[in-house]
Amino acid sequence: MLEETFKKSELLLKSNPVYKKMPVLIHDGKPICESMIIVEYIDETWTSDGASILPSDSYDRAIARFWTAYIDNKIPDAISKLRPMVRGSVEAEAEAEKLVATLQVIEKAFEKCSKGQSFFGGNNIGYLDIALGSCLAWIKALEKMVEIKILIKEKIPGLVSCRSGSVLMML
Ligand SMILES: N[C@@H](CCC(=O)N[C@@H](CS)C(=O)NCC(=O)O)C(=O)O
Repeated sequence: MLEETFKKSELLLKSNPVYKKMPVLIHDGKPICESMIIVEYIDETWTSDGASILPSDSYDRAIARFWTAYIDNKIPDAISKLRPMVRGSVEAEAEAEKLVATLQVIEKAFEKCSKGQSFFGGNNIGYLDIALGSCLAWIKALEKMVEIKILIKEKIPGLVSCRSGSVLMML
């Protein structure tokens, strides 16, 4: 069902009474909230061959969840802060710098987790690619809105060239 951000339906309020936010997946009449929890639920529920988008190793899985929580905590807030700022203003430039610094932290994690391959998940899109890729699409839009370049190849070469962003932006 299509929801309007600031005119929330009764169904949304009833389905996510805690945060009152989208998205909510309703499966068999039961609501599941929070994007990355929904992604994990889909991965666990509709598995045909037992393959998962999460790493098979429990340590790697914990690391993927750690970085996903980091992305979730940092990026949406940074985007919300920057979005209403005056295009190209000093304040916006300073906020954009902070976002680049956050992305540089993620860049280091990418270098480790991807083990030299195109995705965080190695050769295939994984859980972390979905978390990051969906944010990269928002950041691309943000760059246009505030007229400040954020995804700078010299500063975050791995993230700029990683395939999670480009693949997810095509979806
Ligand atoms: N951590 C949540 C964030 C959800 C979120 O911020 N949703 C936005 C739409 S993308 C929303 O519902 N905004 C309305 C509001 O903040 O009241 C998730 O990943 O699902």
